[in-house]
Amino acid sequence: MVSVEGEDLAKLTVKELMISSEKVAHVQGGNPLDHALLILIKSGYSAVPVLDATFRLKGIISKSNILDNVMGIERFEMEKLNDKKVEEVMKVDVPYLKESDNFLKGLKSVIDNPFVCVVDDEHSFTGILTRRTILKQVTKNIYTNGANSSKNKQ
Ligand code: 4BW
Repeated sequence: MVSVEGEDLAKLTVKELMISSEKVAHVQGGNPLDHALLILIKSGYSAVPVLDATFRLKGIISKSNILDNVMGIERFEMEKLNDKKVEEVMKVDVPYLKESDNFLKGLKSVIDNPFVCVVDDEHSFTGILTRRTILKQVTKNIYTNGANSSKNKQ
């Protein structure tokens, strides 16, 4: 059984699990859409955080956001990539975590989101918690618990 209560998972905080900001691809709200699309394609990610010049979290931009916004009636209007800015099309109402939040809060947050941004008290971006990291941690815990319960039976 996976136990968040009794085992090490309960003691983990978001800080211990997150990918720190310097390793996270991001764009700025004032960037044109073509720059954001370049970052998304080059990094291989489908969505990345949007920050302002002082590193505050502003939203998330995704490839599908961008494509939706350049789609005309009969064709993709690629000229819009240069005309529109990231802040005009990004998703703004995005969930976030604090570094001090516990594992369970992190786990719940990635049920409906592939990643969730982590911010400090000034809403400055400090990193992301990804679904992959959470699933890896749960898997590790299942194996550790399994090994421990086999030992206890011997
Ligand atoms: O470039 C990649 N390297 C690795 N190691 N895995 C990747 C890469 N691109 C995609 N993946 C895998 C990961 O398992 O595909 C999953 C979905 O990617 P996504 O959403 O749709 O681009 C990845 O799952 P994840 O690690 O749990 O990451 C969830 C989401 O978090 C990604 C992406 O939107 C964001 N993300 C992850 N690492 C990031 C990042 N955004 C910016 N910078 C990073 N370093």
